[in-house]
Amino acid sequence: MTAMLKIWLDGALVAKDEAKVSVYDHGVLYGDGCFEGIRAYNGRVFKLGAHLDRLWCSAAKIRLTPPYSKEAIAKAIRDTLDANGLRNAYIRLVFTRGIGTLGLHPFRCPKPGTFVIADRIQLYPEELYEKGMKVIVAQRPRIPVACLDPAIKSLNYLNNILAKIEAIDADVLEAIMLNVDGFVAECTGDNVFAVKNGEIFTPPAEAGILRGVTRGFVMNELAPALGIRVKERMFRLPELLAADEVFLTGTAAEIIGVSQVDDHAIGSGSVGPVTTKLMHEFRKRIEAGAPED
Ligand code: PXG
Repeated sequence: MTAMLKIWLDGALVAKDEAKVSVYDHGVLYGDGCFEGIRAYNGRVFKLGAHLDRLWCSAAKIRLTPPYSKEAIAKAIRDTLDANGLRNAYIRLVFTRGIGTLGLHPFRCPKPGTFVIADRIQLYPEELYEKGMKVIVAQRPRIPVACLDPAIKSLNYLNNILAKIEAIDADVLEAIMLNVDGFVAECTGDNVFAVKNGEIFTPPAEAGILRGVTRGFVMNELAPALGIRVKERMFRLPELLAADEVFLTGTAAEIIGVSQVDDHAIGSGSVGPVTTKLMHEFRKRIEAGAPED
């Protein structure tokens, strides 16, 4: 028997069975809140600074004032890892709107709820990193920026979950989501990149995406180190299908090649050379000590 997991909840470490949120919390009643999915490698919290910045942006966009400083949250994350003896983990950091009345009014909730879970991570099967992954294109479009900006990593993930159900029904692990105008946006929990003639392109914020931390790492650090250009631009499905390579990025996935989209093989139908180089560069950086900035 392993010891019961400890959860950091509103300032204290409590046993998993005791870590509960009220049924009056607007996070539960309305999906009113925001979160981050973060990863620790060998005791280092990958891009912790970028994750905290994004969480603070999400909170500001829903007018939620974080109840702790970034420094206090960073300490809470390290304390949670230590308390559970975890050096490699998936970290879920959540702000809920907090306990309020049954009405929508967010400002009648006096104090946001905060919790940190550190647990083992659910990864894609190893063989998919070698062979590439099959994905589908979801029928359901990504929610438009004007309705609920996907740049807000909110507790309301039903748009993604409904597309994920399409993937599950098709017996694949991810779905590419288009925006309502038919441009490629992102996947349910990963960003999308395409490679054509040695150049990488990926949808910009205006397409309606979460600006992934892994996406930022690829664009700003890994690709430049390999001397590969990355361009943010709008593109439609035919251009994605005609790409030499397609790959996805995300905290859980890291970088994973796509071999097939619906019934179309991408490139040679295996993981291409640019994707492979980026995957190796990613590994190299993590093994040298995951960057925390
Ligand atoms: N788009 C969406 C909609 C996401 O939810 C990403 C892109 C990739 O962003 P990052 O910052 O991770 O590179 C995400 C992130 C899970 C899980 O448990 C999902 C995410 C991250 C970690 C775990 O399915 N989504």
